[in-house]
Amino acid sequence: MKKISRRNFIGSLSAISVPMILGNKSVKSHRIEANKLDTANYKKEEDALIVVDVQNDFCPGGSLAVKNGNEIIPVINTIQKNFNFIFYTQDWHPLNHSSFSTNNPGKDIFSSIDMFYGKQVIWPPHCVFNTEGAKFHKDLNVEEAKIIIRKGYRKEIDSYSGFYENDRKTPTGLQGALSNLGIKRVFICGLALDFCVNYTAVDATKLGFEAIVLENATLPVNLGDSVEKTLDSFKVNNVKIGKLDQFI
Ligand code: VGL
Ligand code: ZN
Repeated sequence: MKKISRRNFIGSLSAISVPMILGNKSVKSHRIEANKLDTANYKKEEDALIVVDVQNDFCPGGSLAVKNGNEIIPVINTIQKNFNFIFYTQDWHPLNHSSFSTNNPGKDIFSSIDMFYGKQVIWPPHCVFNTEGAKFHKDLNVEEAKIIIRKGYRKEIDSYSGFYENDRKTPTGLQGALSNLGIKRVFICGLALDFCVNYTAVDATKLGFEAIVLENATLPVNLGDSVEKTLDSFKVNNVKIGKLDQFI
């Protein structure tokens, strides 16, 4: 039997014009409804919004606060209204995580160490699971979340990207979820531009998704030249950056 998608099925229903007991009038209005569904939801069905790490510890007052980090929250809440598929990532570390300064005595915060997978920045303890710091900021509207991906929960590997941990091969499940839902294009916002947003966007393009970073809905940690490097990496990896209305 010919495989028929839900969209084609609705489309073929709308093409049927059999006189029904209900009379022509109601058949006609049904057809208009079907067409509306057909076009209005089409593009959205292939788009997802990924909201990266909008958690208390990355906002003012948190242990790894991004300057003015909370100011992007109302922007994100508004942007969410344009999407059917909204995904969140949540940094979710055990207290004994290998990237924490407390587990690397003698190492300065923001210095680097060599891990088995390469260089790793030493961070202050942050987003420890089941603590206040790991919770989404109270002003973020998470009611529309379809999937929440937690990352960084293995003590021996950090995870910046929403797709892979920092060994660049341990998956988080995000790719599978997006692909399974037929998503082709991802819009990325949240914290922080130069770490988790950066790695998530670049991995998205490497995995074949079109990736767009929403410039007015993200802010950086700003370590040395991390922002400059991030913008260069967007160019090299074909990550687009701009405002939502340029793309929809
Ligand atoms: C992040 C540093 C450590 C981020 C997470 O969300 O950008 N940065 N863990
Ligand atoms: Zn982290």
